[in-house]
Amino acid sequence: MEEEEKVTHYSDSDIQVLEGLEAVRKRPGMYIGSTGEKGLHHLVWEIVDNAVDEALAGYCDDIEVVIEKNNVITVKDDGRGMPTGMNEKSGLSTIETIFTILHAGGKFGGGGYKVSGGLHGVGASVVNALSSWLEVRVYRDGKIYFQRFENGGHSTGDLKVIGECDQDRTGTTVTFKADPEIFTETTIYNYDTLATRLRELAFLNKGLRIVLIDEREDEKKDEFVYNGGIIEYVQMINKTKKPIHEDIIYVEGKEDDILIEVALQYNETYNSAVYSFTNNINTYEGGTHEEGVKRALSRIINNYAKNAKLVKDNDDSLTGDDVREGLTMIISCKHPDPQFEGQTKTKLGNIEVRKIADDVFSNGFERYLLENPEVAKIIVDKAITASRARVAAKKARELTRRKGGLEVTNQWGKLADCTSKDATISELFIVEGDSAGGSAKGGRDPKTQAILPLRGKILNVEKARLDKALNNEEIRSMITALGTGIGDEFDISKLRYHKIIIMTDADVDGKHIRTLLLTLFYRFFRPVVEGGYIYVAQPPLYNVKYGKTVKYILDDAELNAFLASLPANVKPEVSRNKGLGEMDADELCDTTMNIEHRTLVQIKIEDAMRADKVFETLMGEDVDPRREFIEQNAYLVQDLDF
Ligand code: 1YM
Repeated sequence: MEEEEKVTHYSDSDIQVLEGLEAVRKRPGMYIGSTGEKGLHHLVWEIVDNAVDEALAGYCDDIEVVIEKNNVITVKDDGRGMPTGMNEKSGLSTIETIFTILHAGGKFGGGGYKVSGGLHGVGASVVNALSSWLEVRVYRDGKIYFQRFENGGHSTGDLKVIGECDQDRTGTTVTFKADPEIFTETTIYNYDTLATRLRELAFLNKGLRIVLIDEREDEKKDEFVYNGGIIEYVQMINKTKKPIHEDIIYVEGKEDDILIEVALQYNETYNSAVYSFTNNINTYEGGTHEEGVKRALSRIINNYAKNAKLVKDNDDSLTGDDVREGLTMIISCKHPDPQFEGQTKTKLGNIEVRKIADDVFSNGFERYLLENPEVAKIIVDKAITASRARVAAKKARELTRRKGGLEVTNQWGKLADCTSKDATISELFIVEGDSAGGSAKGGRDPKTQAILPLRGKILNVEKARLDKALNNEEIRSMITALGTGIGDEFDISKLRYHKIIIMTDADVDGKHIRTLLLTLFYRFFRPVVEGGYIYVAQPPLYNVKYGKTVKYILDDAELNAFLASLPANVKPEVSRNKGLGEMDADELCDTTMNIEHRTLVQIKIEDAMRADKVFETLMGEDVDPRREFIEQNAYLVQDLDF
């Protein structure tokens, strides 16, 4: 009876509002991906995206993001200000509609480029639903409008005018506090996470000024504004590399309202770093804009090389990989109606874009090559060298294969294979040193666990091409074991183990070997890394003996907790494990290999751009940044498993 009475106080629109926002609070993951740290930051992106949309529409050139004390976020822009009128359909003000009705944003402002891919664009109402409180201020027509919401989106009153401002001051300010009942893991924002993405947004929208201010304990401030846009982005990426020509080549063009921008520069490395975006969203999985530009790059370089007689008429064409060796390239597409596909909705699907991207880029790039023959020659020469190395690698591979080096055979003494042929349950332990290899062979489950002991130092592939890598015995035995092949022949479906577990000591040497292995996987077997098949074993750092019991302990934190938990009269003997080689087969099996007891860390590469930088820092020419980095985080780790 009471309930019924309560309901009658709400109007139809109120009920619709509360049901909508309640759905968001019930299943926040569906709207922002997770309620962990990533989801928390997602709230900021939702509001920032609205401000960036206003910038894309051409009305805003200043955005400010403030992390206030208590982790309250304020996002401010100098755009037109959200519309302050009424919305007929909802019966509410437009502002209240935007903040309380799910997916309202998209129904309004038509045209223009919207930041809307994957989870983005679900809007201000989701942020409101997941906030303890939220306030919006709009500066428009000489007035300051205000509305406040509490407890997950309940307005505390209608939109009202709370003051006056200069007639020419316009803009929108949104302030909110993430609800700790929803974000139970953390409500603390990470400055670097915010800075990295805001910097990226500034690169992708030339001239847009974005300021980030941290008002918590250590006050910080950054201002991102790049009048050169993605040209400056390429410049930043290549800062730690050695470019082989001075200009950053830039091409832009628009067809059918689809804007394509490309900036590129070649450097001395053998890797390619091609990053593409659509409406400011990183299209990790590529798509039609990337395909169009890559296709054009190959065609134009091949045509130019032939016409300029830099290659002979009957020479083989330079392949896509050849022309992308040492290439740093940013592709940015702005599309009024982007279709995102792929596993993570980060692949651009619009088919018309392939030709437009190709047309725009090939026209501009071809003209550049014709006008700058010295640069053109440098680029063509680089591709020719890459193509020779590719042919050499192929020969090396064939030679090794003829000797039986790339086939899995029993003669290949080092690999102790497992008997199972089912990759999904098979594990390959890559173990440092023969003695640890021996223990591992003794302690494994031979059905599902294969052991590959490594003897020598692994070649640093950051500084070597594939042909050289193939001369390295350790690398050859790895290729053999994985079964995927390498280079043009690589085929992930042939991977023989779905867990590849790097098992090295916890000392500096062990970390170094692990990093060399990760670099190798990242450069030559990237899909194996991206597929989440690589793990790092965590051998225990301590043994604690008390009475007849031995307890293996992973790290200092666990040790302290464990010692504190022991009763006062127990005298524990703590010893530090020196290396894997010192454990016998049973110990190694028990602590590090046995599925029941072990701890594995899965290596995930979420952000190729960051990974690239990490490996380059670790493995490139410069020594100083490397030393520092290894101590801090020798690998990119995301979550613990088992
Ligand atoms: C700090 C967050 O949301 N700015 C913002 C939002 C809008 C506008 C301007 C805007 C858009 C349009 C017309 C239009 C939004 N308006 C709407 C809606 N900053 C922030 N700045 N006038 C103003 O798109 O036509 C949704 S967002 F729906 F009302 F148009």
